[in-house]
Amino acid sequence: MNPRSRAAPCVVAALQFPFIMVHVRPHPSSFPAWIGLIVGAVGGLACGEAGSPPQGQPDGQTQTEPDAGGADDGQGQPDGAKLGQPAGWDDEIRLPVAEDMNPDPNVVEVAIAAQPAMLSLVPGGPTPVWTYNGQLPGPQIRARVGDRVIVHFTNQLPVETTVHWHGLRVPAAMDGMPGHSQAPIAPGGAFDYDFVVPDASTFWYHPHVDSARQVGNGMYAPFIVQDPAEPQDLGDEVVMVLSDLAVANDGSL
Ligand SMILES: [Cu+2]
Repeated sequence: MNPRSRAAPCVVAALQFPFIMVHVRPHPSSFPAWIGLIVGAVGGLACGEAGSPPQGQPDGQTQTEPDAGGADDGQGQPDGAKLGQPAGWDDEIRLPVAEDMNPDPNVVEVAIAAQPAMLSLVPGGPTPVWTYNGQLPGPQIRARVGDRVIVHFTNQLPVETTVHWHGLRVPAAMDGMPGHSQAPIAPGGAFDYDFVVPDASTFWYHPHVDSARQVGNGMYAPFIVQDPAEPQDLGDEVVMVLSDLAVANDGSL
């Protein structure tokens, strides 16, 4: 009954695609020269509410771990001196990175939980969403070409789910296709995804059970694989997840 409003910049399109994930490097010297990598994908929503971490997320926790994924995302460079971007330039927009729990530099080991959350997206009230780790978008997973990625996944949703690694060349058993490559993960269940990432690009991950509903409820996140051979002086980068979410004035979807 509530009039629908655009909850900029966080919006959902549960059943409305498209969904775009953008991974760009701002060129330090000429503004329009954003060297970008745009990956079009299907389905989803995004949140770009700079400086407003999801409710329940300690401020700063999700905004200050650019290198926690075990891969140098370019932000670990002395870019302030070399590239002209002042330190902290992306503090307000940097998406959280899943914490790499494995000290091996060639292994990225993270814990991802699918879980309901109430996030503050509009002034009128909280929005019930489904998330990865309580975040919207979910945490970035970052790796380098050739890394082994281990994801300890747990399902805290009231429904079955899986994780599909969109665009990544992974073994069939790791591809998250319920009924084909794996059994759906029941509520309260867990599954360890374990694969090597052979290609550099900007990918994303999302459920593959009742995808329109689950993605549309908030379950999507970037997965960045960098090529160590890539030139290191391309500039800083920012990962943006863009989508469209219709939130009512009272926060309901
Ligand atoms: Cu997909």
